[in-house]
Amino acid sequence: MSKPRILIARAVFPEVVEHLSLHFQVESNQEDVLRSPAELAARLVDKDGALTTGSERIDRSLLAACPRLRIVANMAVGYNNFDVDAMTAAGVQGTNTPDVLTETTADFGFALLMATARRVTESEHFLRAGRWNKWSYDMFAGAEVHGTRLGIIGMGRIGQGIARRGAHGFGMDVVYHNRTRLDPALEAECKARYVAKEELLRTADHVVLVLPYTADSHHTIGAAELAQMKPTATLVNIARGGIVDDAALAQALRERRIAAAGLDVFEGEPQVHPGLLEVPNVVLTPHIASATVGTRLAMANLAADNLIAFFDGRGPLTPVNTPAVRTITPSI
Ligand code: 8YV
Repeated sequence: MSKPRILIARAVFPEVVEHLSLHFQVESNQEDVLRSPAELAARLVDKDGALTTGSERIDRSLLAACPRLRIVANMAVGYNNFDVDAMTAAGVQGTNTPDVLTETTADFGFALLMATARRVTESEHFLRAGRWNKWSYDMFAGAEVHGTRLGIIGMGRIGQGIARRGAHGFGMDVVYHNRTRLDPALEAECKARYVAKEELLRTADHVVLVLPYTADSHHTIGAAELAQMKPTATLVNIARGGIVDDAALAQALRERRIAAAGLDVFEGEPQVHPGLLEVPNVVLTPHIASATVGTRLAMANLAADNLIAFFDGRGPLTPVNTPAVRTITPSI
């Protein structure tokens, strides 16, 4: 029997391509060419499976154009690039990469919080521009981190990791808001207290967003929520673009209605709202929260293992849906 055909949609570690080639007929994209939805569909038309990143949209029209496709393994924990209902209806399995990136991403959330509160990049730009000619008592005086109140919106695995770092490492008073409350044992371990979103926004010194992007979480933070925050507060988004209204945030930062923001994700990325590029009180990074070599390799390997397990008949390791079996259209 011939090996199933898969597409690796974007460049990945060469060893992952080699490993997958033992199991599949692989079309890779090591040149990392960005493809339009129509070009992606054209590549997937004769494929049984795909390894994607958050940049490839798997929706109804792509699924209709690719009748052989049975599984899409996302190299990301978030999967808002999947139309899960459409995939389930079409009988296409989706998988993601939870757990392997939790601690690394929580580390980065904390790094961004620290850089934002303590004005790390702003002061570095000042120094590199040759503007440091004397020390002064209030130069780049930022916000305290230790002992302050940390508010986390979205208390999944990564949110819990950030809570632990804040509570145990920095003596912070951690409050959180989530669709569902954690069980008391987990709350105690994270030293985190559940509060309403409004109380969190009104009282936290630092607000970190770690919730998944869905229609319900679109613009969780907009002008009204920014107005509820303390003028001294910082806001960190390591979740997804679209959770924050970037235009409203740029305006709030410009008018100093909050002190500063740290953003790893953006509406319409890799485009960044021009208003955010103009203000000094924001730390901007290009969606790198999970970017350590070890973690990205673990994510790629988990995505690959999902494909292998699925076609071996063992079932996917980390499924995001439970579709009925897709009837494969005969070879084209
Ligand atoms: C990915 C992420 O690197 O896992 C996620 O959800 O946001 C990042 O870790 C990115 O989405 C590329 O797939």
